[in-house]
Amino acid sequence: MPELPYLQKGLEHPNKSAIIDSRGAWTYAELAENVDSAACALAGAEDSIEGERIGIFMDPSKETLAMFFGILEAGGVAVPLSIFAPARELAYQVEDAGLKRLISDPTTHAERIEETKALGASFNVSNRLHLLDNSSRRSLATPSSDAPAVMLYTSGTTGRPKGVVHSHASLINQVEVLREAWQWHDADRLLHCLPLHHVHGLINGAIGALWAGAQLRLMPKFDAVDVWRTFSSREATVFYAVPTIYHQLVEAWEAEDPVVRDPWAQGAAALRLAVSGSAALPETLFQRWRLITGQILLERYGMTEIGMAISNPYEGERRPGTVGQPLPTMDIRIVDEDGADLPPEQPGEIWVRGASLFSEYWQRPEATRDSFRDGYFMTGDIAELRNGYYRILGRASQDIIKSAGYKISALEIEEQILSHPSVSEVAVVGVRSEEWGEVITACVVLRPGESMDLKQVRDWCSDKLSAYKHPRRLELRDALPRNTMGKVIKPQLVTELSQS
Ligand code: MCA
Ligand code: AMP
Repeated sequence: MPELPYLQKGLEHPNKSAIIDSRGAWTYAELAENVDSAACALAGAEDSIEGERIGIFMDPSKETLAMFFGILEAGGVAVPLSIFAPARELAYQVEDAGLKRLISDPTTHAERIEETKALGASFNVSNRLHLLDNSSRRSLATPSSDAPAVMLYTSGTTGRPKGVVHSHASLINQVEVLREAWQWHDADRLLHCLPLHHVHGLINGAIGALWAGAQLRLMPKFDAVDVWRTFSSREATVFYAVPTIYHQLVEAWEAEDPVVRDPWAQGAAALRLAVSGSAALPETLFQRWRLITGQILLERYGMTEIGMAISNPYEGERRPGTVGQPLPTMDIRIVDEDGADLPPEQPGEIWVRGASLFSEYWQRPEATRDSFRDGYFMTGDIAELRNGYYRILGRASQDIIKSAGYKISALEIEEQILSHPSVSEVAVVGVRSEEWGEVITACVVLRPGESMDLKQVRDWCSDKLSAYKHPRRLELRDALPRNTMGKVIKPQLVTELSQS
């Protein structure tokens, strides 16, 4: 039996269904057994793999989560990697995180692993099947609560993506706060269709559901019709998604015949809770969802570094266009440029302190230090408190784009486009979109005599950046607007592009 508390609640009813995926189901007892197998196989002859970072490069499945908890139980740090990442991004993460081992399913991702190795990344691949096929289970040393448990990569306004490290204590606080705030119970069934390498899908969704002893139903990939069908078959009581997914669900529903869509809406109406987060939920979408399903979406605010910080109430008014009030254990301030507290209705930066905060940016002590002031993490998000509810107004920097719920660094994309021989100058910005939040738009000045279209830009990016970072729109310009310091005036570009 795992020593860590993550599955404790579920194991009170060991024969209860824990995870369902496209290949079948595991009870909590089966999940725990597989976690033990993986942990012991990873530890080998040792008592603990203390602090070893191990990559997980697998499609979402029961086994992926057994690997995740197995790494934690063995005393290691799980580093879930995006299955959409091209070899170059993987090679960077393998090197940055110092991964010596990567767990994968050789039948599905062998080619990308070989490409990653061909780029010089050196690591061993552990076949997930071998890790589960291990009968020599024994007790291992239990990691302390402040030991690192998970590392998630996130983009910032400087440099390449950084590894955000959360301890066991932080992870447990995150899921316990949500369990209480959103009244999770073991009869709940979460329909899960988000990637497992971000806080939303991994911590809130997968770990949160299992922490509550509930059932987790993993979809291999988001598909609007599959989600509606699952609602209508009453197989879910809770649903978590980003606004883009709610938008696509609404569009899919509206495109259907009433005979088909009426039972879908009735199924969604029966959900206990539907949560939106990771990006701003447009008020129109909040209302469209309400009209179709009668459900009042619960919007909340969080970030990779801080977990969930502010949430609309489970009971009480869920106010559209707002993210509610601070969650327990989280202390929120709205401050001006000097770090002085602002009164309600005055917009300022959100600073956060609390038990869900990360421990560090992996091997970047300076970046970690610079992201805090007076003990508070400076989020870079602008917000105001109005009539007792926080409202997110945007980001301080236009170098961060939020598209489809993903946080994307404009600078990372600019660096790649600038390496194209036809490109003289580039600025990448996010242009507002009801469906995507922002659409990644590349504004390019070409070298004399050169030509370029969107497909060429995307092809150029394809082996360098994950698909969700590829520009969706290209603007060819004679020059970019620059201030007297020579810096591109991105707000001006965004305004111009929003009008065209
Ligand atoms: C895809 N398309 C796009 C974009 N993405 N167009 C504009 N902007 C985009 N960002 C287009 C494609 O070109 C394609 O068009 C069509 O949409 C389908 O593309 P595909 O790649 O298949 O998209 P998808 O698989 O349907 O993905 C949409 C998705 C996905 C399901 C919304 O992006 C997703 O899972 N997002 C969630 C990300 C997430 O979990 N973020 C949480 C991190 P065509 O058909 O014309 O070729 S934030 C977090 O964790 C914090 C802590 C928090 O607060 O939660
Ligand atoms: P990430 O770093 O991927 O975890 O993304 C965190 C960022 O997503 C935050 O800093 C916000 O900019 C944004 N975000 C998350 N939830 C919301 C929300 N409900 N409304 C507006 N922005 C949000």
